Amino acid sequence: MRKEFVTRYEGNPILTKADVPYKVETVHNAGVVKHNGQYIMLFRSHLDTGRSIIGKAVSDDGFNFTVEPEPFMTPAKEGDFAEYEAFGVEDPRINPLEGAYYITYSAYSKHGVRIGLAKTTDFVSIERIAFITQADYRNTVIFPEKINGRYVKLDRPHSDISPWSIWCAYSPDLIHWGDSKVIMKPVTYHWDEMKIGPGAPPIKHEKGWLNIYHGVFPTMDGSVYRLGVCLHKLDDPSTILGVSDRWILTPEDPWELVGYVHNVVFTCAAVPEDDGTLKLYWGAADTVMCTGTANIDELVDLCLTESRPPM
Ligand code: BMA
Repeated sequence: MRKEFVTRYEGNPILTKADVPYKVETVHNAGVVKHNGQYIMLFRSHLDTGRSIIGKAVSDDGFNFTVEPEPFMTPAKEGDFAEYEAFGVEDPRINPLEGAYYITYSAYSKHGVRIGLAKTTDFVSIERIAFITQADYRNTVIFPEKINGRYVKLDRPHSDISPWSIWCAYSPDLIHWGDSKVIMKPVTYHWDEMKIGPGAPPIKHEKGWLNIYHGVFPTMDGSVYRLGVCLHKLDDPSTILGVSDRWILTPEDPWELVGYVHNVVFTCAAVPEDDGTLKLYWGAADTVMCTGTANIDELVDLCLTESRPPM
């Protein structure tokens, strides 16, 4: 049996609050893409109010990032966006689509948590488009192309009788979503038995869409956040071809085991490279950012050969 699927970068953590030129308490749960030959990272930071904002960092190699002097996205100050972002913006995913980047982020307010959609083409200006869920949703990712003429997203609504599961939904215009259905649930006495949620935007592979997701296991010492993989059918992403029985990343390094929230590895980003590897980015203990590399074929095969049922 193979031991590790993700090779941690020896320079982890790659970004901490000491690298940020304005005052923040954490640097974690970042979206990352390659844009014009550079890696752009949008990371979440807690402020000392306990609420979150999003900063931007840039890198030539995907490992060494420089943070820009000002935050990239802070809660809106007027209109509907202000009403629903008052408690902060969190966990951005950067979804490349049709030559633009669509940022899906968690917006917190007294009304709960819902998903905001914003668009940028240059990572300088950003346009808020719409809220694309009601409350009690987090972790939305959008597939990088239309499938059968429609946009497709994965997200994670929560309700008491169907806790923290992954759902799939469709849209003609990225704003109005429907035809939703649940496609994957936590499995009892499995490492992800309490919660699951989409992580990085899906990566296209000849055998299917690779989805790197997070799973949570409750213990007497609090919850443990780990990462796993599943594979969605190319022409019908609501069909799951396989979910790996094994996790691919578990908290292990000191900064993953101890921090603002102990025992957390949480991803919003994986960047595919031309050599068949990907760079996986994860927030560690909700405090710092880390990265590592993995082989895409190996992750895809893991979904198909060592599977657990999706529900
Ligand atoms: C989840 C989210 C994540 C966070 C994780 C661990 O519910 O709040 O942003 O990384 O918990 O605290």
